[in-house]
Amino acid sequence: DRIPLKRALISVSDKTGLIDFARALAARGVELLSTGGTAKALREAGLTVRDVADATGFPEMMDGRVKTLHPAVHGGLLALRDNEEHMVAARSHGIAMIDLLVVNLYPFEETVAKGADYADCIENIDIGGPAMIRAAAKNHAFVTTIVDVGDYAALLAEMDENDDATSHAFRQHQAQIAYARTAAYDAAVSGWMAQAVGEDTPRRRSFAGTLAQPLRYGENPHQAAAFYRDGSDRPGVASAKQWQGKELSYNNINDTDAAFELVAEFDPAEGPAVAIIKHANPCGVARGASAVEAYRRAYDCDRTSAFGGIVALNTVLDGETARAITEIFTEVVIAPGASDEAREVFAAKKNLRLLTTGGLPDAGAAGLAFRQVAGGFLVQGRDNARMTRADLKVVTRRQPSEQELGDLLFAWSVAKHVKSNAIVYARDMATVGIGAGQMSRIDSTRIGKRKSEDMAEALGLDQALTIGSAVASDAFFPFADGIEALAAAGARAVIQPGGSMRDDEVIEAADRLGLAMVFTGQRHFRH
Ligand code: 93A
Repeated sequence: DRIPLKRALISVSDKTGLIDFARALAARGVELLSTGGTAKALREAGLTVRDVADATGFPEMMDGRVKTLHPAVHGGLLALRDNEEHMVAARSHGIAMIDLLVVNLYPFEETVAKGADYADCIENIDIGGPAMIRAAAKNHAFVTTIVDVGDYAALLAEMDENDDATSHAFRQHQAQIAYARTAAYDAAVSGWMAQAVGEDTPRRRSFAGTLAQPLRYGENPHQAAAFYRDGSDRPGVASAKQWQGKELSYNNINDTDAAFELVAEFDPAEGPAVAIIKHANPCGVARGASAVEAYRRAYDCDRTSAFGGIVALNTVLDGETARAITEIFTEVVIAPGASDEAREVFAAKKNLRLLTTGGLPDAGAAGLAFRQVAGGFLVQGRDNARMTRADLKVVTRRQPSEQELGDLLFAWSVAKHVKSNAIVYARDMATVGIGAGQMSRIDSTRIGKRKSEDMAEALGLDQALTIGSAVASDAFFPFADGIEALAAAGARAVIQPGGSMRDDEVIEAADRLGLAMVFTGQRHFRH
């Protein structure tokens, strides 16, 4: 099953490592055939190379749209060497066999990522390259396909081990990689077009990503993992610049994303906001007159859980905030930017990762969210709903005060990012108690209250922080007991979707206990 490599077709857009690699092939007696730009680069380096145009008898034409789409190329890639008829056909048409195909495609993904216009993106859809890759990979019984610059060394090592031939196992392995590449490439084209035609909906898209980074392990050390980019230009952990610290882990990436998506709910024009995340749930979120104040207030919601957490800011990280963050162990900090002073402060903390994104994602933007199930995966639009004062319906006798309204909307925005059942107590634009991920809503109300009491005790306060708070519930209260628990915690105002069969009882309880309550008519499950 060893096939010696006598002739190679090389057609690459990314010419990294090309010359050394081609020289190594030539030294092993491989004849080189190339398309225009690749052939030019090889010749300039003093290598002998034959033009594809010479083999096809056709010049490259139509701005290069047609250069390798010819039977002289595809016959040479697809012919079965052990099939007499195939060999007779090849001989009678003067088609020479191609044993090695080396292609990397027009940089479509990079062209989209840099914000090129429609025509430019279209021109960067490679047609001839994928056609050759798919042909060569199909014929891996005889042909070796290389689509990744990173595999040049592996091919040379394989040839050295096999007297300038390749084994079937190697060719099959590379063929699989080749199809993964063309599948991801077409998915990138389809995803880009879906956005261009306004059809980026769960029901009409193909899904694939480009491998961004293999990860050391997954959620646990015994799970293999990798990070894929989907080609969208949403500012966030996938596109962020990492200034320092070791490589992000699977859990870091997941938590950093949760942190940054949450803080993006808060318009920087209305002042700084900070979120601290643990295990994808916030353990403190606050606004403040300054970033450092917002950080300290977020930290004071749950200092115990904040240890080893992920911090996200909606504004540029300044030196003072950076110093405050370094007072405890923090895994990752993500922000739209960081001042020179902040970077200097962090430089002394080698393990702290600092990521900057250049901007904030749009919390109201459309997009897709995925969830795997056995045998398939679920796709839905991302939860991009936003609530304004005008959307709220007051259902109690007491109207919420201005201050309470502000806190209610703040708590509601946080609750959207807390695992259900979510209960968020907030006061003066800071969370003071968060109950997350419980199977019963009443448990979340109790946990939020208890955490707040623990914090008040740690801070040496004589009063629970939930006294006078505004509370958000991500879904409706099925019974009046939830409202009674909130009132017992000292809460004064409640925001919730409404819509329970027992809304009357729930509203009656709020009235009886002197609470102000508003309905949003919209829920924020997050499971
Ligand atoms: O425009 S194409 O789709 N038409 C073709 O026939 C064709 N053949 C190879 N693009 C084509 N290619 C691509 O050209 C290769 O995939 C590679 O990315 C690029 C190399 O061109 P050059 O050698 O001129 O730099």
